[in-house]
Amino acid sequence: MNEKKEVGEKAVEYVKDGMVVGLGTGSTVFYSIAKLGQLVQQGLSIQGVPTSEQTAKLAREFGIPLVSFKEIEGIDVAIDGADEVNPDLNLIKGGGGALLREKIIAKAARTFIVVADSHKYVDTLGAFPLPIEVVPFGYEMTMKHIRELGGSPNLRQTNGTPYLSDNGNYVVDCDFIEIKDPIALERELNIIPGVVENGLFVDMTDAVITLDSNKNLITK
Ligand code: ABF
Repeated sequence: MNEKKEVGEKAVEYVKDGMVVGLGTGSTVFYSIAKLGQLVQQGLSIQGVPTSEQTAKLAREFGIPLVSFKEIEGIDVAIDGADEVNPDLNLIKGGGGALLREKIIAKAARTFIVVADSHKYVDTLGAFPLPIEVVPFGYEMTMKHIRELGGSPNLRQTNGTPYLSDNGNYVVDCDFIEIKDPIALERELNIIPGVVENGLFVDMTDAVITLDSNKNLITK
């Protein structure tokens, strides 16, 4: 059984004809996008807003029409994955590097649906290093300030070259071990000059589609 496919496809039930849909990034929401593509071929009329260049390309391949923020008033429903989900449905996101656009789109959405296989559940956030998008200028100082908040930041790199987000920024993966107060940490990180956004998504999730211990699809 492919858990990601099950939860990804289930989320599409939230999408109705005529909606503007935020399209997340990652291997779970891939199945939502593929399913939406099928439904579009069968006559469903939607407009997609992608959270990354990678998702924009995928959506085009599946024949989903895309729109920009200029052309819309808001987003009806956004579907996206997560790296960790806690019992309050707060999230760590950004393992795929798309956290800034993901957060802009989640915030713009009237309904934000998370698709998460059963491995994403944790009691306390933080075992997954928190992705933080930072501007390249002075990033060494920005990392120093992040360290002062108790984290161990590592600059994300590919073959010795800093990873660049779709926005031209760096991403720092920061080990906090246990994030006991995600609300406070989200705020404290974002007031550091040089931090563009962090991957804590607090009080944003309307529902999580996942599987229980018997591998039945459930919505939390
Ligand atoms: C995106 O995809 C990210 O925020 C997150 O890093 C990832 C989720 O993982 P998966 O590929 O397992 O769906 O939503």
